[in-house]
Amino acid sequence: MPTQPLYRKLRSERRSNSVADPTPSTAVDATGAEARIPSTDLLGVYRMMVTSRVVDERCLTLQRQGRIGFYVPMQGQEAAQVGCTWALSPEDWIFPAYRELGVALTRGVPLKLLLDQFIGNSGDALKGRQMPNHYGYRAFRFVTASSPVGTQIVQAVGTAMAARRKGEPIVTATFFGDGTTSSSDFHSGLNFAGVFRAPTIFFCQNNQWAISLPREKQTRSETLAAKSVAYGIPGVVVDGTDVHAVYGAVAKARELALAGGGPTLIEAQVYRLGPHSTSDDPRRYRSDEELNAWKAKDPIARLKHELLADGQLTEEADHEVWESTKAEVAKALAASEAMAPVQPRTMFEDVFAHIPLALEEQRDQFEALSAPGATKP
Ligand SMILES: Cc1ncc(C[n+]2csc(CCOP(=O)(O)OP(=O)(O)O)c2C)c(N)n1
Ligand SMILES: [Mg+2]
Repeated sequence: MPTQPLYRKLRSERRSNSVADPTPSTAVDATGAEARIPSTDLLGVYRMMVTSRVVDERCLTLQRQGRIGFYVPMQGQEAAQVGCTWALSPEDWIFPAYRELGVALTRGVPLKLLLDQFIGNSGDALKGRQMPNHYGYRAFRFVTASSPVGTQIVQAVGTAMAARRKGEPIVTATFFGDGTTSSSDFHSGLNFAGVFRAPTIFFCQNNQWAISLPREKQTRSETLAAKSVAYGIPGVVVDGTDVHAVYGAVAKARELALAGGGPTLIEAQVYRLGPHSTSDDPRRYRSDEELNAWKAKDPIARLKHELLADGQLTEEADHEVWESTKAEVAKALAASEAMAPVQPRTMFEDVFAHIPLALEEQRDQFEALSAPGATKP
């Protein structure tokens, strides 16, 4: 029987992906910081980090005020998220967990669109069908947030393999936390990516806690990046409060992936300054001393000092950055809160190309019952 073309293609691809190929050396504990953010971009990076902080604080308050239902804060992780996304191309697909507000903003997702999702109004691109804070936007190549930890990792690897097969010059970047490195999807994803040289950047934000479980109880592994050794891929640890180090490591990983060198695991060491989510009270499991020690390493303050030192920023200009950002956020929020709720009739849309008869009847009944002056049965 003649060999099928698809089988032949898969077979030759397997050969080119062979594990016997020389694998790039594992570089655990390297800084990876070859490339620096261009100096002309730095103010933009700073503004994006400030925007992430202001939006984050606002969303926490909105939840406490009952104006949104749920929120997952990312304070302390701004340099990691903005620095990483800054090094990606807009064509690269992003597979986030649930804490990636700074990634979404840097990718260019409009703030109002995000707020529309948190509120679940008629501007919500997901029509209120996702949990608050679980947003995704195909146009921005930002896949919907994954709550079951690790699911995004295998999706990112599959998409990277497909892109490579199609000859698309892109990478996928997936975001996850320290705790997620203990999940089975982490193992499946990294193993597969290593074997098939998938152009994926595994971006682990080690924020020291998996809800109430501290990093030292998570794994015996000395670092999380050290886990890369088992998969034969490079692993690097970077200071996630240093936006340059993060940018450099991601730029290098991207270059390697595009050159056919396969994936990289990056561990960005950061700290979650806020609660795990709006349903969590971290005072029950961690100390003020620990929190304050990390507050002293605030990534935004760190970049601010650099910009002040090289004359790109003054205290007055910094004040203006914060104030104008707060005004922008207030404006977007007012516009979002002024929108009508999602229309309940949209629940009958989008699932079937041709709506089945039974559902059509239910929709008609629903419309009749919701018409002004309709009497309830
Ligand atoms: C498969 C699965 N198991 C358990 C949970 C419950 N859970 C939600 S977040 C979380 C901790 C994840 O920690 P980490 O990976 O460090 O990410 P972080 O929340 O710190 O950003 C857990 C265990 C879940 N969402 N999915
Ligand atoms: Mg964590």
